[in-house]
Amino acid sequence: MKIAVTVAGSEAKESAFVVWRGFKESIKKASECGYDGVELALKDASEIDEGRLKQWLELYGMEVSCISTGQVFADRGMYFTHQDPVIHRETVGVFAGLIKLASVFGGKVNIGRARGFIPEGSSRQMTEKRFIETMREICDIAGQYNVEMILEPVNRYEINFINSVDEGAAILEQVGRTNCGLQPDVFHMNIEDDDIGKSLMRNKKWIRYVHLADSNRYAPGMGHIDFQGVFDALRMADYDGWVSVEILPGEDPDKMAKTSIQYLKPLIQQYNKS
Ligand code: LER
Ligand code: MN
Repeated sequence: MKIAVTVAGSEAKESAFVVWRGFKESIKKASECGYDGVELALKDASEIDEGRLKQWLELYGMEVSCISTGQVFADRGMYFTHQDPVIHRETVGVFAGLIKLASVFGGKVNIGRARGFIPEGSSRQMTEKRFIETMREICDIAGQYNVEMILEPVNRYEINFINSVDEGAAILEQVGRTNCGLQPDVFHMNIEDDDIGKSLMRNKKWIRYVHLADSNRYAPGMGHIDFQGVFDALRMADYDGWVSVEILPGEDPDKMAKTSIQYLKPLIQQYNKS
């Protein structure tokens, strides 16, 4: 198991949910703290200069864990179930760009709120249909680049569609593609799932990546999520991928990032020995 921290470009809005902004500086700081990698929160592939990113990763001995896409939704208003055909096509294009980038960096692209939502007056069935069709198209593009699409269940206060890990698994069964999976976020699971550990174990075949934050969305250890229980469940689910710290930066992002890794490192070391 390896540990990453979420970072974005210097211009990213608050809705980006990252600890640090500015790629080079974030990679340097993450490396100094002891993280193995960075999760890049992007709104477009053009934010990244591939040559320079490679240089910075090499310089600081870091990897990219995945590319996340919350800003495609929050900043650009683009999502899979968009009813405007032009914006829908543009959304597929933005994801195709991020998929190409992920084929060089990380191999995984997240689908958070960019999955879309059930508009007022519309039916769940219609939204599901649009989502499944778009997901199939995007997974097929990702397949050409050997990239996996990872769907993140997000709590009901942020979106009204695909909230729990069970719901995520059920819809991926319908999508019927092999290069997709789930990205459980324990902050959302604490709100939506019956029991974080049991849900992770029950849905183990889908888990490809995990977001970590405590119940108040601050550093693990600052709230009431039982992280030992989370790691025990991941072990029982035979999970051996990335965990990524996606927390609110608070007043002092450096301190928040350090507090997170100081709390999680012993759990990860113990995990990697077991
Ligand atoms: C993103 O990873 C997330 O957890 C959401 O709350 C926002 O997109
Ligand atoms: Mn998340």
